[in-house]
Amino acid sequence: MTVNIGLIGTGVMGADHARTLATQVAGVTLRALTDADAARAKAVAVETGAHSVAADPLAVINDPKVDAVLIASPDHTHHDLTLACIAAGKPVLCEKPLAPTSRECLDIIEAEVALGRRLVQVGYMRRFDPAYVEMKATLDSGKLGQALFFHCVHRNLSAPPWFDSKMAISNSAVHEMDISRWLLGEELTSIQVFQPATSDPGATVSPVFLVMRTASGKLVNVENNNNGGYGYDVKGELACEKGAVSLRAPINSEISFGQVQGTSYPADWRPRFAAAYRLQLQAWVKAVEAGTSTGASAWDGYAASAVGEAGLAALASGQAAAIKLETRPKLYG
Ligand code: ISE
Repeated sequence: MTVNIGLIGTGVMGADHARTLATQVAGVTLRALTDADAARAKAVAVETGAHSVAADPLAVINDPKVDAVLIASPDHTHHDLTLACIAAGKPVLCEKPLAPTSRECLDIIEAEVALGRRLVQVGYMRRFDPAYVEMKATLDSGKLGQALFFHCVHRNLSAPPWFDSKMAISNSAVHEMDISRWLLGEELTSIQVFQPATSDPGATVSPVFLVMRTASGKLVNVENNNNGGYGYDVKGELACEKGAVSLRAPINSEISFGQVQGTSYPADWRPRFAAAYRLQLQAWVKAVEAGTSTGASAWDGYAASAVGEAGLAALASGQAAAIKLETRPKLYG
């Protein structure tokens, strides 16, 4: 059996997903893809052997040959396209964030609840990253005792031209909002956002420092800098009452050159999270085949976006903002 995938969006992430599906995921056929830039879609189709290039996203979603849809188009398109997938009764893996606002995420939850089954998975791929998976297993084993602090660093080499300080929260730090909920197994209830003094106070993208509290009182802090200047770098240390556990980025080689010994940083997130993206896609395809669901749900997508929204309010006010979630529907356990 093969799962026929329709892909919407062939930019950096969409093209990466297409390559991973074509070369590293079993039981899958890239049936159709589309992009606002038709030439870009055609080039990715040729490279990955996708069967056809569709004129627009709805043609992909409603193509009877497409079993499941992968959405990797810009954030503001996620809401309408995910709803269209639910209306067509097709499983969908939507890139993060599920939608930029919590209201839009709630529309998606309402549609899924009305349908009575989960079709939506959100691309919070860190849940499949071997380093985070090991960190969670260590915490859950109980040997380190109760978790106290989760310290996170998230630096990108340089922000794309269309990025701004709000996206540092709603598009970038949402990863830590999702992964800390997943790791600690509880909701985040408040957030405060600080910004350090920099040499360029008028910059469109400034670094942010988030301090979040969980329902039981654990603390999560995140340094997020989209113009980190040296490479893609994600760090995390979970400090518990009897010990601590840190993430290690995959390292395959070490260079000795010019009297220096060291490893290099990737230019973006794809190499750091290559295994996570592959494992996420494989798990999604298996779930589609089995008619089940896996990974981050629409509820998780909603919760992360709601934390992001509270983060934007906290950034604007300079005060801590409370995070209030709606009642979790039974569908999400
Ligand atoms: C990007 O959209 C991602 O998802 C990356 O993982 C993250 O590091 C980056 O900051 C985001 O803009």
